[in-house]
Amino acid sequence: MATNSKTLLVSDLVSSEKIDHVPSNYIRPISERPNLQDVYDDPIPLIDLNDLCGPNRSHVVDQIGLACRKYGFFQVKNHGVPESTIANMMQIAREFFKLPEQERLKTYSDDPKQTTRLSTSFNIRTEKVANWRDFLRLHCYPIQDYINEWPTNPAHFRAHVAEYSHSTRDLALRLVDAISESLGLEKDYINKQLGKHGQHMALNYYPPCPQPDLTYGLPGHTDGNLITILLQDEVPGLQVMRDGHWVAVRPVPNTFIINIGDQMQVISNDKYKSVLHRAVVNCDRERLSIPTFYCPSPDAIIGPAPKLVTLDDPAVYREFTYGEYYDKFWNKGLASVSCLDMFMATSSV
Ligand SMILES: O=C(O)CCC(=O)C(=O)O
Repeated sequence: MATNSKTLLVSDLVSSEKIDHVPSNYIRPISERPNLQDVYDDPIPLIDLNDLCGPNRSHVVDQIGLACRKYGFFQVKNHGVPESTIANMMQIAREFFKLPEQERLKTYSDDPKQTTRLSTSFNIRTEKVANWRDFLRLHCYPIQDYINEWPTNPAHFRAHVAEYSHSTRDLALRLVDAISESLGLEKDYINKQLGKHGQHMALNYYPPCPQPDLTYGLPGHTDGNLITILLQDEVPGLQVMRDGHWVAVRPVPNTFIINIGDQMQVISNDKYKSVLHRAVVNCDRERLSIPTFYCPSPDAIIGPAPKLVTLDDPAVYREFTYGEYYDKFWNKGLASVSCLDMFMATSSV
């Protein structure tokens, strides 16, 4: 990547210099800019998970199925993750990004294979234009394999993040069961396809940006995992593609945004869509978002569920291991073209 900054992280670029313009390595070509005036405001479905364990379960499962089919995105309330767990997670993330540069850089790496790393943009090894984002990426499951790599500063970082990842894993499992049922599969079908399971998390920090119309926090992309559980602070920035338009997703306190990832699109044989989304930045306020990426383990074999493959609906994708997919996902970069194109049943790639 062309870089002309003295700092590794965009947050340190912003805090070390009084910048009033975006450095050239962050500027998108005109045709790729966010066009912030042309964004719709249309809420995504909000689903109450309270009834998921009661007599109305099938109604909630239907709502989830409809949202996955139509939008690929929905919000959930009464999700079972305690408010205090969410507040502690947000607070510790905020504190982490306020640590002195030297302290934060202890975990810095531009190698996507590192399981704990602070980095910037998306993949600076492969991309030509940088994104206005720093992120701390953590692997979280099985937790005992990774927790000893996590930062110990701020104090309580490991305790708060561990509690949050336990709670979001529990939510992910309930959602995966419901999504499996909504496809007409056994409740535990998808769960069983994931091998030992995996869970990653990103703490995304987007500093204020002097020219938000020239760059992105993250450009349009789909998620390579199974489902994502996104926590965002009160600053808007997430936008989702719907019917060819970008739609802003306004933050709603104590809800999570759930989206279908590429692996779910494959297992559902294209019944459910992994939808393009992006993060835009603004001039005035920093923004934090914390996606939990629930995923198969690297050796899990992923392919369309046989029950969803018929003569009329042949398999859209070939079988592959999640590890193979994951490598391609990071190397390809965040282009609007999905990595799934490389895994089509009839692909010669
Ligand atoms: O910041 C957001 O709202 C979106 C984050 C995201 O899409 C990602 O980390 O992949």
